[in-house]
Amino acid sequence: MSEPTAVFLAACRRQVVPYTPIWIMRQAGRYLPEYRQIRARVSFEALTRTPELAAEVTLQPLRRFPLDAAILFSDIMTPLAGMGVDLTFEPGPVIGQPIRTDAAIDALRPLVPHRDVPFVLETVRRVRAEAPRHVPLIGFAGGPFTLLCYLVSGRPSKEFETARAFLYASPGSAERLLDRLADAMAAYLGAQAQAGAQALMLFESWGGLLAPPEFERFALRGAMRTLAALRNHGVPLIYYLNQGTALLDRLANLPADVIGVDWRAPLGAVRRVLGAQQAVQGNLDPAALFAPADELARQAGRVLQEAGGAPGHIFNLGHGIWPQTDPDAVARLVDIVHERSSRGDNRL
Ligand code: 1CP
Repeated sequence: MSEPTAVFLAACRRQVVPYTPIWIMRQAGRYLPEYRQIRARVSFEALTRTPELAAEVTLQPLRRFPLDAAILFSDIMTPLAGMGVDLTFEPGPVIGQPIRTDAAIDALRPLVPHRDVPFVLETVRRVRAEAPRHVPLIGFAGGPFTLLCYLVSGRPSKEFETARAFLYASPGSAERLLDRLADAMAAYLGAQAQAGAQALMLFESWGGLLAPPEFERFALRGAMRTLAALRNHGVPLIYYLNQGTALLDRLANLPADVIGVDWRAPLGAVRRVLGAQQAVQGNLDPAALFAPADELARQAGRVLQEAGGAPGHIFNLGHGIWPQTDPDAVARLVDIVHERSSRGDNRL
């Protein structure tokens, strides 16, 4: 007999599920004392490059909470070191020599995953061997535009002025860099699927900084190129767009099964713009985890209600969980979502 499909994977495919699955962006990390304990003795880079530790940290939130998916512990910037980028984390990514010329772009090596990031693939294999069978593993990469933001600006930034100026000053160079990144991320995600990742997610965290025409040219085109190359792996593809409310109508032709969104637009409105062909993921404000228990329950209920009764909703935060969050609030949230959605409170 074949295994029943995990609830998370069924929801990605817009199948009817017994309850709404939930996982949390950045669910492994600094809000967990057991993560901080490991980080007290190893750097973030060492953690991501040591499969035994990266697998352990991936599994930590699953031991505390009945989450419906695991996400590989790594960073969107990690594979770029394998392409020759001088990368450190302080704690956000910092690029020693920002990439701003054609010479620097051409010096980037194409990514050969088994040669350049073997530790990521080994982490995937380890997590698959150790995670509960009903909890699928999500592999991930950064969207080409989000990666460009860090590569050109050189460090985290609110508005990524240097990167956005580069798009207008040197659009041809930007496209050249984006094409390379799109191909590298397709190879990277394909290798994660081959190693055992059961869903693949592209994080376009800074796509919402762009106006619609520039979003299409400098973010969507690259994401399309990456995702189109992954269709034949047979795993659900998730595209996360932060602050993209004004851009959602551009995503209709994106070959993604699931669109992840931030909290700024209610999911009902998001679903109306996207149509019935794509599942949605989100979208509680990470700040809501600081509300008293009854208010958190009300807020989570509102997200479920907005998502409605139609199949194809995966509960998540609208962006990564904050390091100051109380793990008990996460436990409460996971229970609320499972309990309310299994009672069908959100059904029409
Ligand atoms: O321990 C530490 O001090 C390092 C902090 C840290 C962690 C825990 C960084 C540096 N990255 C990570 C892990 C990480 N990054 C995961 C782990 C898996 C999980 O979710 O449990 C994931 C999925 C990411 C992805 C990531 N990194 C994104 C996309 C998602 C998002 O939040 O928008 C982005 C934009 C980054 C860049 C990055 N890396 C690290 C930091 C602190 C940042 C953000 C910098 C900024 O604000 O611009």
